[in-house]
Amino acid sequence: MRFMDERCAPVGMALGAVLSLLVLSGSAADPDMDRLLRQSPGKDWLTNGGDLTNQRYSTLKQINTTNVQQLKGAWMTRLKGSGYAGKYSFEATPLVKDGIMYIITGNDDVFALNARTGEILWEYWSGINQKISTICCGWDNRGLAMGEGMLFFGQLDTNVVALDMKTGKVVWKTPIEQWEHGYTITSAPLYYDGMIYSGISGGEFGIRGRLTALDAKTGEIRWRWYTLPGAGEFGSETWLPGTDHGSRGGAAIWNTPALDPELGHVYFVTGNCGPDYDGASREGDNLFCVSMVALDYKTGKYIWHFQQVHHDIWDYDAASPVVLFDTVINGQPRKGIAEAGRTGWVYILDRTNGQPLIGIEERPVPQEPRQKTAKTQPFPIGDATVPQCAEPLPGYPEARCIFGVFWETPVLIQPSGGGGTNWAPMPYNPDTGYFYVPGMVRTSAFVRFGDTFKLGKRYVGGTQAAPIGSPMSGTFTAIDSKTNKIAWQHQTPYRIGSGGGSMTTAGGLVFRGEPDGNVRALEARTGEELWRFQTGFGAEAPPITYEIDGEQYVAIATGGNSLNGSAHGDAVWAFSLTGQVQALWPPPPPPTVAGPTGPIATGVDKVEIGENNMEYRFGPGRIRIKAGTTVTWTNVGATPHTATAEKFDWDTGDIGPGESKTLTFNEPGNYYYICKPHPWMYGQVIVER
Ligand SMILES: [Cu+2]
Repeated sequence: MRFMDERCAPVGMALGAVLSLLVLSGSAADPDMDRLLRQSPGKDWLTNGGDLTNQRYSTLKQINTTNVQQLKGAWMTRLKGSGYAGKYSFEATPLVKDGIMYIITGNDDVFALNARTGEILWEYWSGINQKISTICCGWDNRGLAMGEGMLFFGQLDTNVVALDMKTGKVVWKTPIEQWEHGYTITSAPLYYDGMIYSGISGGEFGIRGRLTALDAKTGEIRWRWYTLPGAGEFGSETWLPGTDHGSRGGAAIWNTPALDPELGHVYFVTGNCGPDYDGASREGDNLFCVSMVALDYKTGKYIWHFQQVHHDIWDYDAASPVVLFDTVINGQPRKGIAEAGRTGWVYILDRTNGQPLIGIEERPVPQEPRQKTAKTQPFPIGDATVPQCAEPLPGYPEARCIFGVFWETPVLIQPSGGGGTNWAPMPYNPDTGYFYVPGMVRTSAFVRFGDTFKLGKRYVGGTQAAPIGSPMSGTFTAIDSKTNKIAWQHQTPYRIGSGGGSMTTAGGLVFRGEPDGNVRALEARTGEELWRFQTGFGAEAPPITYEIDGEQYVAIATGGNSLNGSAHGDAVWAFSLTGQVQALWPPPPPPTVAGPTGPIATGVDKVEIGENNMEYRFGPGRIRIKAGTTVTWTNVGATPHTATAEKFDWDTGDIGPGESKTLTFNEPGNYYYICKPHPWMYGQVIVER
């Protein structure tokens, strides 16, 4: 009998080899990676959203509700100053495979680290043009994708790049657009089944949004799906005929798609219409702005869409990544998809067909005929995570609620363009059934003005700024996926939901980075805080978790956020139960009130923009001068800025890098100003007799 066994064995092996060859030929390029991406992450964290669902839910539970209090720093690594300066945000999700961590900074530089020690193994310095002038909201890269032994990412200069994972050497580089024409890439791509899916940003520069699918092996573009339909195509009837808005109406893709291999769909959401605040010339619903979209993941063929905001004039991007989840509703198993909007609602749909899963009602909304406002807007059944009405403020005649209208006089509206939920992801925990939704509480004064399209220039048709002295804060909310109602909610002193993030685990925990430098662990079911650790830099990125040799780690990029004003840095932290690294001193906290900060410089008539490597800052922010003084603003930064009165009654106009503009102040008074393209920048001129 033994003889028979020995004879049979080689035959069986040969048959097995033939079978696996049959499976491989004409099939997946990296079947192991595809298989891992189809399940919740455990030992490794292989794609931006954890897996193809973007749930950011890890099955690891060594660190859990009973021991998380013992979590300490395992290591902290500084990334050699990459992405440290004031123009950068550090929002990337690290990836980990086989004990090596890969991280990308706001300068598109990539580092490979020993995930156990933090030691740098190799570096890729992007060398991107430091004069890119079409970056709307800070220099940023939200992360990498991985497959076939390569790392993939999009750069601000619109190159999609593949690096060899072992060496960090470039394998291929494909420009999918030109930054000079208003395009940039900030989102992490998705890898699956031999393809790379990349979004593109530029909704403030009159672009034509699209999802681009590239061949992972060669970088060749396989297909594009435009978020703005061409003349005669489905959806083109939602734009005014005979205009070219369909080719420059925005609808950027800010986020990493999700993918359902069984249904064969790739899913993503789109950003605001352009020009952002001027709806006058683009009558209609304006598809596919601010929409959730499903495409055939192989061919890019349209499957379904759901528009969250019709004829957007509020900069209400859908910017947070979509999340896929399976649920049971009324006893029926359902395939869900959800996304946290800038409106403050979570939109929950059936991902097979794009129909609301819990209910979304079209309701009449206020009208402004000059803005060609939509007659109705979708109102999800359930709770919003942030207030949806602005509080009155002195100096502003009108304070309105969501979908409130405005024209050429500033009107206060909440939520404003920052959200609700902006770019930050929304994790989903299948054990609790909760979505964890970061939110921003911030009111803007909206105003419309006319704008002319010029290739590669800002094209927004108005502006919005948080009024000087107005409060800014945040919320962090567990939303029950079965009801879209609040299970628990934290009020946070600082804005979150812009670029920060969170992650959830089978250990019953939610980990959340904070702009004040803390990383916190919360009880996933109750929200109770169980642990916190001060990293020393703004912790405004999504944490991840991974395991090496049986030990679980939690890691997060800490480098601050240029929009939130949190402390800049270039660090990656990892934590474990056996860690020995102590916390750092708290950095300066981010502002909680809108307006210029810092001491008043008396007798100073020169203001530098982008001074001291702080791109989005006037320096000094506050000056005191005598009536009749001429003030000079000089742009020493990297992008065009302005000094524009808060109420828009004076304006320097564009000040390019290296340029200066002057204004003379004859009348005594208190003059607050902002930067028109970056209305989160504030300055003050006090004029005395
Ligand atoms: Cu500016």
